[in-house]
Amino acid sequence: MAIDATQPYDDENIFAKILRDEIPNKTVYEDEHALAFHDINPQAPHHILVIPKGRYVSWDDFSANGSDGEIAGFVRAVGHVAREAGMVEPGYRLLANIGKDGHQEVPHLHVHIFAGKPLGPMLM
Ligand code: DGP
Repeated sequence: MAIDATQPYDDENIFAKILRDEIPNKTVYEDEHALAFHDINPQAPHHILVIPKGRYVSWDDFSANGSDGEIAGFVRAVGHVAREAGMVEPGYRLLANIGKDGHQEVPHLHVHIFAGKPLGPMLM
């Protein structure tokens, strides 16, 4: 079910539990700002999620309330993950779903990285 992106942060959301190591995940990268792991339900041959370590519901919350250091660290982590996975050539796609119409299901900001095949003009 899609969430309201303006809701308060819920510490019991699934990605908060992953950050606390209460739920297993297939981690591909971790630093002080971000954790990257394989999506449980991949929509492309390579489907990685990157999440900030801070308590941010959505891209809207993060872009408004994240510190410059958190935002820079997170953006760099996303790029690093894609480069390290060899995705820059032939290419990849980033996606962040926000709120109900964006069909965001997990109320902790996550950026999807899709790669591994030609993705077409849109991934809907
Ligand atoms: P979104 O619709 O943007 O909120 O995407 C949520 C994504 O999170 C979806 O592609 C499936 C993934 N997901 C949900 N629960 C888990 C989980 O427990 N582990 C992992 N690795 N991914 C999950």
